[in-house]
Amino acid sequence: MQIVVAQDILKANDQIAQRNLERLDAAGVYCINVLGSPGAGKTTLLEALAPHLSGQLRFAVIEGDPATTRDADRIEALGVPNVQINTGGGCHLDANMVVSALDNLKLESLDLLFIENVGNLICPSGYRLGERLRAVILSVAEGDDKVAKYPPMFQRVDALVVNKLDLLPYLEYDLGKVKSDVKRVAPDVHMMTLSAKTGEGVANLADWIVGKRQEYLHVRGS
Ligand SMILES: Nc1nc2c(ncn2[C@@H]2O[C@H](COP(=O)(O)OP(=O)(O)OP(=O)(O)O)[C@@H](O)[C@H]2O)c(=O)[nH]1
Ligand SMILES: [Mg+2]
Repeated sequence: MQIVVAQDILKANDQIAQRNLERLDAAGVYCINVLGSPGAGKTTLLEALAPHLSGQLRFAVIEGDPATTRDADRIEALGVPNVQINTGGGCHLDANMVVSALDNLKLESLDLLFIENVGNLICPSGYRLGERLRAVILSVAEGDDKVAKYPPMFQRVDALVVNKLDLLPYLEYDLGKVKSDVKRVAPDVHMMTLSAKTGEGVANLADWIVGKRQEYLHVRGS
């Protein structure tokens, strides 16, 4: 019985997510759902990407957190349009929360929208929000066993960004093991490594995002 209820909730969420996606498509906005553990570096990465993207694409950020406006304040400081969603302690965003956030953005003046999800490697992965692309940020500080231990997250994303490469010399972290886990658990995921702190690899990610948006426009025929 409980499983049936859970399925109904997910089905209802998917329907709202589909409407969000159609709304974003109508405005030509490519949406990326940014997932990952608390502290993986999601906001830091958005801050690092901003200067690389700002000359090329008009973008905004929806920030999802259980409490506080701290991440939205960091995005605001960059002069980037943003909306904070507080989940009231909830461990993930859902499509309905995103509806009201979209109401607060001028979608026609955007090319790209990032949604930073609540930090969590399990709960957010089952909830679509209206995104075209899902990226999970995994920092080397979390240990090299996370892909093997939390497979659903990695199987439900398009991209895996391994962050905090600058910390590698101080940790026992086997990047080769992570790559082989990805190959086994989620072979279709596009994997990138970078340091949001030093900026190493961030330009490559920005170029990749710009390319993905171009593909999206091409497929839509605009
Ligand atoms: N050394 C190092 N620290 C980093 C890097 N990226 C982020 N950090 C640090 O990691 C901490 C958490 O970064 P955030 O960007 O706030 O992490 P987050 O994933 O947005 O966290 P939540 O929103 O709480 O889920 C901060 O102290 C950052 O300065 C990195 O590439 N290298
Ligand atoms: Mg954050």
